[in-house]
Amino acid sequence: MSNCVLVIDDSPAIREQVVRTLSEVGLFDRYKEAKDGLEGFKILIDSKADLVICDVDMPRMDGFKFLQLVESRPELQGVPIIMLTGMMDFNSKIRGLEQGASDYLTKPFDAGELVARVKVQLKIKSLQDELKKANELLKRLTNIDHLTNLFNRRYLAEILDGEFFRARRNNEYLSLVIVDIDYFKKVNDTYGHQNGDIVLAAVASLAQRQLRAYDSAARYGGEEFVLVIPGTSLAGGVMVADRLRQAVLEFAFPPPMEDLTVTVSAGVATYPSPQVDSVDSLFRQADEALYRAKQGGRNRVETMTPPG
Ligand code: GH3
Ligand code: MG
Ligand code: MG
Repeated sequence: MSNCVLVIDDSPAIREQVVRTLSEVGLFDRYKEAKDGLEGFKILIDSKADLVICDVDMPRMDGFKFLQLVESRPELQGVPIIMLTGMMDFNSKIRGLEQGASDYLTKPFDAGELVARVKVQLKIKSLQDELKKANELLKRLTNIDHLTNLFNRRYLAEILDGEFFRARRNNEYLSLVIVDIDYFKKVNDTYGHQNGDIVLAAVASLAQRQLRAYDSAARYGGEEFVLVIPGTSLAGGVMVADRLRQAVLEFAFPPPMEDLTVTVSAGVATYPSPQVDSVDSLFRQADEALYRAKQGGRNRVETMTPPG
């Protein structure tokens, strides 16, 4: 990946000196220059610099205003900024660090010190990037069921709380579908547990395919899945559930399960409705509907009981 540094200073001589010093050691592939904070900010937004070296005193927009602007943009957080200050200007140094600068360098600067400080900032940045990546991976691993790649039950609870809150605040529908594979025990008994796992992953993937960007699918238990469908009425929820039911029914499994036909039963409930005023009642209504789908012969979709 190419590395870019942005040098902001109203003095062309200083900019030239900084760029030359850094290019001599080959720390960056691209060098951008700006003569004040505003120009620098525009370049930073466009070219995503990996490090900024910024003067304090500049016409039009000084270094502190520049720091404030950068602070206000979430996508620019984490870009190290080294301030250039006058030799005796202690207040600027402290104020810069307090406003988000990573370090400062006193003018006239020593070439070796500039390079050393830049290297330290790049090292910190790369460690922070690694940490961020590791955290994202960890978050993914904590939220995902590894067999089906759907969200796990723990994360489903989080999603549901969030979506329910949003639905109530915005006065919008929230539909919930509970799906259970029919006679799944028999699949395991006939083809073995490993093939059972293949069926689970296939049904999960069919479930995922029915959903739009804001919908979520989770593995709730062994062979039970939950679909969370915001902004969708009961009729809409039934449509999604029935599409999934049909897709599972028609799915051709790989050998040795060529002759296997799998079906699912589903229960659908929707907020708001007289029976549903909480996550618990939404879940209970969907679960009772699923129970009726099983009682009614399986391979079918049932909805929550009509009021009255
Ligand atoms: P019903 O139509 O009433 O839902 O019958 P069923 O056989 O699907 O339901 P039951 O709850 O009796 O059995 C569920 C089976 O799912 C039993 C269990 O061994 C199996 N199971 C649960 N988790 C896994 C898993 O991760 N992999 C496999 N292969 N099987 C699983
Ligand atoms: Mg089952
Ligand atoms: Mg079950």
